[in-house]
Amino acid sequence: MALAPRIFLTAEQIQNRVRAMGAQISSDYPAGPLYLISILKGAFMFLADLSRHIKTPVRIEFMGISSYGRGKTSSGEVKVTKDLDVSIEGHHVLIVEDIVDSGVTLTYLMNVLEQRRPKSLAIATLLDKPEKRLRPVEVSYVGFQIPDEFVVGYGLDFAEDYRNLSDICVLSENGAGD
Ligand code: PRP
Ligand code: 7HP
Repeated sequence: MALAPRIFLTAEQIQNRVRAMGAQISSDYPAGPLYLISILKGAFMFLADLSRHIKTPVRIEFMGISSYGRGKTSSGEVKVTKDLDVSIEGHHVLIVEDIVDSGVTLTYLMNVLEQRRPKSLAIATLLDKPEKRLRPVEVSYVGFQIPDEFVVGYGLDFAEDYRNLSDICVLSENGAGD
């Protein structure tokens, strides 16, 4: 059966929330540089919008970490596909993620980055699916808590599709009652 995206959060709802998150982060980190470490690929759109609402001077860095492959569930096997190009020692670091689901990815990443001795290390995520948590993760900034539904759009994919949608949608089967 064909998969159909159904709007769950509109572009406007997302933009309003991201603006508020940017304001909160600016006030919590009055002095820069604040290192925004974004996880490829899903967080690219959130990072682009969030960073424009942060008034504190930032540095933008990317890491690649993958655990989902082409399916809807985590393989549980976390892989670093791209490491940082710079040292974060002595700097304030904010990890920018699109979604926290099982918590496996962020638990792993926090361990890796803590060993590099940043001045502070915190997490901002656009979406949080607390029902799916397998590992406890302390998240400082959450855009939206969402139920256990597979979502796509605004950077999030299903098998690499749908990342370019401006809205966040639930992926459901056509004719399954929506
Ligand atoms: C997604 C998402 C998070 C991770 C969260 O990445 O971007 O990094 O899963 O899941 P978890 O809390 O269960 O670990 P994915 O591996 O799908 O790669 P992508 O960002 O390239 O889509
Ligand atoms: C990863 C992921 N990617 C896309 N949509 C979701 O709902 C997801 N949860 N974890």
